[in-house]
Amino acid sequence: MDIEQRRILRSEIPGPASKALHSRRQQVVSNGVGALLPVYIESANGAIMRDADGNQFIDLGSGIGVVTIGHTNPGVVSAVQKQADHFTHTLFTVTPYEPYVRAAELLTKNMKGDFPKKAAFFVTGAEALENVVKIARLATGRNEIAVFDHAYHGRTNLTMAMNFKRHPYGTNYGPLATSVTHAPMSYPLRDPEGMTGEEAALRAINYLEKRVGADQLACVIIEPIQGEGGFIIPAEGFLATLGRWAKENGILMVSDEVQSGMARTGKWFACEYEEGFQPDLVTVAKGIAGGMPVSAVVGRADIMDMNHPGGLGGTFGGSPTAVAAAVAVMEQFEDGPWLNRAMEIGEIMQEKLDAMVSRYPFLAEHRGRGAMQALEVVQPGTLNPDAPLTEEILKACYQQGVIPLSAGTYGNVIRMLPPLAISNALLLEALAVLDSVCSDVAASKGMLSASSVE
Ligand code: PLZ
Repeated sequence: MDIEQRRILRSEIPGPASKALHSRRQQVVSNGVGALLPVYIESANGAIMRDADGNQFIDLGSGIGVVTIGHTNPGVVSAVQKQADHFTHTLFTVTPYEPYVRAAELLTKNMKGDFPKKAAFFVTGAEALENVVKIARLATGRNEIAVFDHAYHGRTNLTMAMNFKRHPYGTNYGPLATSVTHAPMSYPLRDPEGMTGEEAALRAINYLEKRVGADQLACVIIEPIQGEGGFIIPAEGFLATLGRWAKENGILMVSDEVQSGMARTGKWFACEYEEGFQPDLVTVAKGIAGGMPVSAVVGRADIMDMNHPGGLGGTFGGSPTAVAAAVAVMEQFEDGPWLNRAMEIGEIMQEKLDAMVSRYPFLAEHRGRGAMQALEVVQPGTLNPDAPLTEEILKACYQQGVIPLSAGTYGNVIRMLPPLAISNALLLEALAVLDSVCSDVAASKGMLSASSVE
């Protein structure tokens, strides 16, 4: 589907057609399913989504990092169409098919690490996390797992317990799974000034050794850049120090790359940024298949093969159309410009966000890698999170046809994960809208200093 790569505002947001659809939805869809921006999308291409009223939005979220190479990428669309034409389901564990194998070849080949690797496919990110815990427990014969403050890992029973935010994910949905411990994360903006990555890692290690015991832990699971937590990047040395300690203690190191992986940061996996860090196992989902639902665990073959036949599976795990899409995406990562493009997008964004941080006193910092960038919103002169202001900024952007997302434990992070198919012109336009919204907000609250008005 070709859509002119242009922002168009034809109605109020949401417009009458979206409002009518939303009232139908409210009759039949559970209130538990959120609705951040109830504009109903009819078609999408590249970095543009068109709604039922003909409005065209610049997408700075990619459906939370899913359509990384753009909406309706032609290679993905045709791979899915071709596969659907051949067959849509057999069940890989009954009568297998080639695209599953090809997807595993591409994934294992592109995970860093000087050892043989194997993969297994599932459907959702949470399911990949569930399975990586099964695998780690079986491989080590231990029960306990460590995760981090501000982490997010999913909405199943086990992953609800792995999320840092009990609310809203786990509220009244208990009893939640046990044997899950949150360790202090390295959060450079909020850690004591000057704290190094090694020091932050020792803080986490000390905590885990006292609270759980290293010999009890099956695995340590960490997002190398925390997604829902607000794109928190641990200080350099944090991951490597943790990884060394895990290795010395027979604990498996898992990098949850569901949000940060698959070219989003300019590398296949964000953990590659940390020198000397080598996860044993990696979880991926979201961006691996351009919007088709598939996830995976990939990692050390010796560990993956400890599982008994029949121990891993699921009806729709590595479904034919989904793995066909994953192959189309990963072949484009290998042959196409996407990893470089993520870096270029990162450079453009960082320059603009840098200027905004110096201009608006409520922006504490911008952070991110490649096409995964965020701003943290605070009360000026403090580190107190300002969630209402964050929401105000996001809502104003939506009214102007630009869709960044919120994030952060305190709801005070503006996160951006644009499709890598976005043009420079559209990206700059979207950032200009965000800038002008911040400027309006600052002016209306009397927060612009004389120097920032110039
Ligand atoms: N691990 C690092 O970011 C999903 C959640 C959206 P699923 N994050 C988006 C929502 O509100 O439900 C995520 C993640 C990391 C695991 C997951 C879980 O992936 O595909 O949503 O199950």
